[in-house]
Amino acid sequence: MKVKKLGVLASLAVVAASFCGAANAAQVTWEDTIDFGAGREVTPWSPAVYTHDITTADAGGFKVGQDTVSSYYLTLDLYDDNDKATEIALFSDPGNLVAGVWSDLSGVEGVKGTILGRWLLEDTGHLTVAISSLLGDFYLGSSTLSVKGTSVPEPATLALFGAALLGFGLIRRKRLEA
Ligand SMILES: [Ca+2]
Ligand SMILES: [Ca+2]
Repeated sequence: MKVKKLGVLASLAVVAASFCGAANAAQVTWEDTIDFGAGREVTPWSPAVYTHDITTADAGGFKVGQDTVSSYYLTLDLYDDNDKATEIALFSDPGNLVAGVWSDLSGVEGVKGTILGRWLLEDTGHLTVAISSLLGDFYLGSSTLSVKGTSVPEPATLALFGAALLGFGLIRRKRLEA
């Protein structure tokens, strides 16, 4: 009888732990900003190719093989060197060579992510993009990658939680028996 009750308590703890696991798979936003300082010059002969990394502590510590990516967005700060010539900037994302084309660089430039980019981010925590010039020269000041997805707690945390629940159950049982 005692063994059977313990068994029920243990399965309750497992059920509670998995329930909490599902509840804890929270919506998270990871963000990585690359600051190019005085600005990276982009000309038709020198595109800017760079990689965002969301696995760093600063970005929020994306965990490859555990966290999932649902969408991402890139915000760029492109600006002209005011030589009054025409500029055409091209943004390339994995899976989309013409993800963004801008001829007026006075505002904020932003692009939505691609499906391939999403997979790459989920698989590696990294995203490599390119900004090139179709016409004229301009500067890249900064690039911010914002990634939305879900993060699940570590299995070790879940196991600990389950053990804690089981422990509480046992303590309660002992109190009831005393
Ligand atoms: Ca701009
Ligand atoms: Ca220019």
